Amino acid sequence: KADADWWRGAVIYQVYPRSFQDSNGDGIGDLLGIAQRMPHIASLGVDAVWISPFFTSPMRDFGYDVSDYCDVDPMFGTLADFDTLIAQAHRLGVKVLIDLVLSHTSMDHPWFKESRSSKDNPKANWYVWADAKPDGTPPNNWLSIFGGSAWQWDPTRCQYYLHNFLTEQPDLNFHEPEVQNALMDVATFWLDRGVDGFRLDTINFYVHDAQLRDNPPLPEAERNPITAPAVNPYTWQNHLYDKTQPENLAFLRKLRALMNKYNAAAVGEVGDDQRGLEILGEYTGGSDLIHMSYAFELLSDKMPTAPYIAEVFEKVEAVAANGWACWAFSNHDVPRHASRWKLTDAGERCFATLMQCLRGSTCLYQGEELGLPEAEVAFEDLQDPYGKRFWPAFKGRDGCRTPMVWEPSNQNGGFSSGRPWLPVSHDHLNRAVATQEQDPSAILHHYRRVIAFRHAHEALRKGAQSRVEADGSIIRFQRESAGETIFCAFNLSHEPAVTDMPPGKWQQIGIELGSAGPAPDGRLHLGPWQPALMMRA
Ligand code: TEU
Ligand code: CA
Repeated sequence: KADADWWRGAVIYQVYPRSFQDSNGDGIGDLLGIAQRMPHIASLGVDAVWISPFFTSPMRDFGYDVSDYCDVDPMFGTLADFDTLIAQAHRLGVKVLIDLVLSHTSMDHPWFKESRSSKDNPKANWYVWADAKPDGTPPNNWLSIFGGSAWQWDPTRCQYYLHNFLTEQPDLNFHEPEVQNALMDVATFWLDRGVDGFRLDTINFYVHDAQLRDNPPLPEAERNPITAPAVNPYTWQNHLYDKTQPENLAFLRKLRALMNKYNAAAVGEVGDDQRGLEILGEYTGGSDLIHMSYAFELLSDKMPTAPYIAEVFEKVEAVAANGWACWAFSNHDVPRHASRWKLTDAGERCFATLMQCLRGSTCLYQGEELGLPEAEVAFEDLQDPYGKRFWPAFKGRDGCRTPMVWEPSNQNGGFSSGRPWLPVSHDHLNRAVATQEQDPSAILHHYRRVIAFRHAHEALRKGAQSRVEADGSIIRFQRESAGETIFCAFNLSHEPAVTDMPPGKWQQIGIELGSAGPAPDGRLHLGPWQPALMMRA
């Protein structure tokens, strides 16, 4: 019998298709390449793979700008290749989540072409159109995440259209029932094709404020110095009206009801500077809503310290106790965490173990299991439009999107026989999969052990979590299921630290992960970046 709850506590591996494996030598990763490398993914012991967009697209945002939701871009292969990929994944016990970008389409999508052609065509209301103010300026002060006004003038309709990201990514109008129906058809198409669920891009942007009210200005101190030119008092506004509208929930409920028929699950990306965890609670709190919310709290620029993590979970308890988070340290949008947090090898291992002990599901980004640092990408090689726009203050997202390294010696790390779309990082070659496979002390094996550890303990996967406490540099908590109670402590520091054992009788576990045991004084003396893992006896 299929397990409808498989997503709870699952470990998800994110693949960025352009950069995983090229199977035909054009320098761009593709679906057959992913199918070919599926044994590596399965060998990690993960439950599912999330594949970033591979749909038909002009690739202005590398696939997050879709021009046909129900086909594969020729660059990535064909629908038949996708069937091969799914069959291979399922044969190896890996579920497949695809990345649906429903909030916006590409401006090349036939829906948008029709919508912009006149004010009275059948799809006239499928996007968010609004007249200019009397002085010709945009309808309100909303800003695009990728810089500038969120409104673009269209000379054909003589109106502005809304775009929360690039101007080439017009925002769909979720107040139009036909739009919602069309998107439900897209979800059904892929569920019928055998996918196990979705990563839903920017779900808190689906429904906009129908009255198009101005966002309130932010105090200077809270403005983003990169995307916010100092002259504009509304920059990096607190997004009161351009996203997270209550009508979102009705759509998410429809999507959930559909997914239930297939035992499918979804992780929704909620990017919100102010209300991320509240939204996590709102969107994932009920059995009729979305399953998991992709949390940004551990994707922070600064390394999460013990007090910070305690604070995050205190907030989860307060606003999202019934919600279900999906935690990630790295993805295709942020610098790899090994570099972002300046971690040593021991630090990386410690965070990897910590992540798999936390309540929630977890996401690993391709190459994370190799301990890859952020790649340096020269300006001449830059591909990300977001990076090109803000260089050098913000260098864009290419440094985490360079190709996977499979072989140390092969051309381009075994990624491609052609010229890769982004250069393979030389610093990555000595961390190639094949090299680490040969070395029992390599971090790749640590990731496998950590994931196996999570899977061996129901309490870690699905159990309740006690208060998360910081004791100096040590973060500590307990996980509990019907059958077992596990105590976890992690020293997030280069210095040794000491903490007390919790009351009761405990047995040391996780020795293979470097877990410490109690010292003769009955306390836990943790080395730098050392965990202590105990099972209640
Ligand atoms: O990202 C949404 C999101 O929150 C981003 O704005 C993120 O903060 C940004 O990339 C800065 O790091 C999703 C996708 O993950 C991203 O790749 C797309 O570009 C974006 O949506 C638009 O579809
Ligand atoms: Ca290719």
